Amino acid sequence: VCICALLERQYDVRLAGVATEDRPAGRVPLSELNTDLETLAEFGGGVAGITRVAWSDALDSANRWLMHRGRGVGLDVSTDPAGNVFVGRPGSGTQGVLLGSHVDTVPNGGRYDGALGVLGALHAMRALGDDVAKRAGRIAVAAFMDEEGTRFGTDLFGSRAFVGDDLTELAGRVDREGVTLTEAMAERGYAFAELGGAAAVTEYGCYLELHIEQGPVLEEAGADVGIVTAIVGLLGLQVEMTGEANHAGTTPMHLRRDALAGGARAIGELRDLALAEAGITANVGTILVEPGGKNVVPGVCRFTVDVRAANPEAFAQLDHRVRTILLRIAGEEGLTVNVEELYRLEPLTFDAGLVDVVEASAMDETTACMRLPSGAGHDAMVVGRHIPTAMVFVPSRGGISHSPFEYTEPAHCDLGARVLARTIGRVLA
Ligand code: HGY
Ligand code: MN
Ligand code: MN
Repeated sequence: VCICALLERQYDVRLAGVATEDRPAGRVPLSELNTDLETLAEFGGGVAGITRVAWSDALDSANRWLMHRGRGVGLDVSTDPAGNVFVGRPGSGTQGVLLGSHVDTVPNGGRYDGALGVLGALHAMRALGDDVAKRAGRIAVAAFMDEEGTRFGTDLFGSRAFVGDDLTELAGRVDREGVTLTEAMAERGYAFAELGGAAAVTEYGCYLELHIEQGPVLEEAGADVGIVTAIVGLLGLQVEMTGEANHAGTTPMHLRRDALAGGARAIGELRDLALAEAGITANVGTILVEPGGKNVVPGVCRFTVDVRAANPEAFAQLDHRVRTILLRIAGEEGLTVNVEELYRLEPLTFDAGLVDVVEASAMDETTACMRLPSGAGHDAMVVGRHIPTAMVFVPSRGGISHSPFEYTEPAHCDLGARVLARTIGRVLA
């Protein structure tokens, strides 16, 4: 039984229905997109959602299926030393068109985040007329490795390797089981030392990414398509607070050095910081306590902090502001604190000319479109520092994402892919 059927039964929701009669007739034949989204969702699918983290069996199987699918529609497929998958038409020169997104997911994620961008681009490519396709020279859709960074805190890993960033310092990152990134890559036949060979952004003249909005703005505005203008900056930190494990009953309250009490205060204060200022978000999404006994005062508390801001000045101050809070709380609780940066991606404003082209292409399909910034990180924010880049958003029901309840109407998935196809056509005109 497929995951969607199970979830539908369990939660009484419609996660994947494709009402064929809703499909616009006589348009470019994109309806296979929704069938493909359902198929991809089966890799790593379980009752609680879809889990395809970096370098896992589930992601590997999904990538293999994607390559099989690409070959099946007559496209070339390849991988690079970072585990990125490319499906497209080879060509020479430096002005190729790159489309893409990712097929890795967060733990218990949904079926559209990343997947729509990859499969939508695949079908948009197929929908291009032969004359347009020929003009493209090189054209490819990239499924970038480890966009989510779930396992090693290595967010946007594949796209960073693709643009030639030096990732050397990530080699020794460990997952929860103590496996290093280098080991995890080796298990899949990849050598960390060869990552430099993935740098290939100079072969392309522009990058376009289709994605679900992952927020409520389009739905609330009644818009069918979003034209993305900018992406927030993201800062990820790994924090370790250390106190002293001791007996929960015999240690007087005022003598405890409770690491989790420090962590709990930090969670609250970071939340208050973000609540007090529009344009800032703060999230503590993972937490581990040692030694982890109900009658033991926590000696160590490890947690991640993800803070974001769209405004470059606000973003520049975030690191200092977060560390100040952590240090003060640690001092007050008698703890030591160690902070390690996991990722830092500056806010990015997209290429104005390409954003105009996306808007004109969207307007060809619907007047119900609007410009908006993205609060989520995307591979586009990495690639967009090197070549003109823009993004197309389609609505997320209820603004839900990073959840098995993520849902985007089949008609909206198709619409997004059509806007992508039209944009490619205009870029190449
Ligand atoms: O975290 C993000 O914004 C993205 O979904 N990886
Ligand atoms: Mn995501
Ligand atoms: Mn995504």
